Amino acid sequence: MRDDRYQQPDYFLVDELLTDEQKLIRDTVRAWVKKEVTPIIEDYAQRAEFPKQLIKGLAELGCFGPTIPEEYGGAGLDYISYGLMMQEIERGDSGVRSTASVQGSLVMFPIYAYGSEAQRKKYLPKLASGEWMGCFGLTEPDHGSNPSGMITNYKDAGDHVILNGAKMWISNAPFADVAVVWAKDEAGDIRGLVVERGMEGFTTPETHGKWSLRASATGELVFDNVKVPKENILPNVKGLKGPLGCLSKARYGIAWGALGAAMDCYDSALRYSKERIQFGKPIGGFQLTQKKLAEMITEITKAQLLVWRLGVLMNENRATPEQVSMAKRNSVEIALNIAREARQIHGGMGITGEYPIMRHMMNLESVVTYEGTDDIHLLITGMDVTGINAFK
Ligand code: TGC
Ligand code: FAD
Repeated sequence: MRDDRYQQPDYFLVDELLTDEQKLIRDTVRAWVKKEVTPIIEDYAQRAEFPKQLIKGLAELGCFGPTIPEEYGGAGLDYISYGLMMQEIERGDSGVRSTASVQGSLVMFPIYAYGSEAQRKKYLPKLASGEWMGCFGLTEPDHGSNPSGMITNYKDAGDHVILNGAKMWISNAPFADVAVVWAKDEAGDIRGLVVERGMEGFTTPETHGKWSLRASATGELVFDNVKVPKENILPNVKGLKGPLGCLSKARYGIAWGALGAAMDCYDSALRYSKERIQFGKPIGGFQLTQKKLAEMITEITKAQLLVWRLGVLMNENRATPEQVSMAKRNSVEIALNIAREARQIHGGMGITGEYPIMRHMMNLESVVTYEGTDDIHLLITGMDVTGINAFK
């Protein structure tokens, strides 16, 4: 079992920008991660298994739907609290944060924002408590970065619709009770449907052999003439802006989450550099090691300030999707670079499960791809500053 001596870096005293409530939420999630995640996560990642026993704790901490109003079972918190929760969970493991992101931002959010009152009442309390788990089906085998080309579709059949198609790379799919699925109607408009486990023709085969996000369960969603009641269609959104609106919430959480992974790598590398002796002195005493550590803490500090400011804008409902894209891309890029440098500082020990570095590094290879790849987010920023759309 790994000894978790994590201490969060805070070079620019960002703590002073947080309210007492936000700090309490962060510290509570951090203590839970130290007690419940750190001791088991390496083993689950090695075995490529999702630690289902964490669901109850995540729900009790309010990590499922942190910004969803309390009347629907959510935690009714502000966006900085939500971000801090994701930072702490991903400090433990990106796969565990994935489960929380999907449940809150990609399943509960669309039901809350686009669903009917009956749908909100039916699904949200059970999803908030973890009694039901959800997944989000947008990506298809032939449509990843370009979801508007999706071929999953449904046809009207009276009081229900008939759904056909397939989604792949879906987090939580193998154990999800409900799936928010994006499909085209007969007019070719993208609509959201809540598909429930047990509906005939709906299967969720697991994806095996991942080198990344091994403690998260990933799978496919296969729809073979699935009869979905019309009351399961989300009534209040049409078009790609539906799923992209959910992605804005989840990408925001990832911007904080990836920073948590970066902080963990830095913290571990700093401690190791002071304890590991070579050539008669700590390796932290060598200029090349200090350069690595100095660059890491500089990037972490810049990213901390960026996500905090983004959180303020989110709370004021002034953040743009393009600002969210910049923060998601930046946090994941710096986290990956920091993980790679931290691995070097740990020498051979860096490839073992005794330290969290290699697991974070491998996890981040998924985080840089899902919810919009690094390239896609660069092009979103490029489009925003030039006014020219590189996708069309
Ligand atoms: P485009 O024409 O630009 O936009 C279509 C409509 O959507 C609106 N919109 C947004 N609305 C809200 N939030 C956003 N972030 C939005 N971005 C765009 C836009 O205004 C427009 O609205 P309207 O009213 O005019 O119809 O669409 P496009 O087809 O050109 O695509 C643009 C592009 C490439 C940026 C988009 O397709 C994209 O972001 N692609 C990346 C795909 C992606 O991120 N997939 C993620 C799948 S889910 C996942 O990975 C979960 S991992 C979970 C985990 O384990 O944590
Ligand atoms: P592609 O779109 O085929 O991209 C391949 C490469 O081409 C990338 O480098 C990309 O940047 C580049 N590229 C594509 N278009 C352009 C362009 N216009 N300009 C320049 N470069 C370009 N999806 C869900 O719907 N739900 C989930 O829960 C979910 N969970 C996931 C979990 C994991 C572990 C992973 C790995 C993925 C998950 N995804 C999920 C899918 C994820 O969102 C997609 O993998 C991602 O959007 C990229 O799609 P793709 O893999 O098809 O790559």
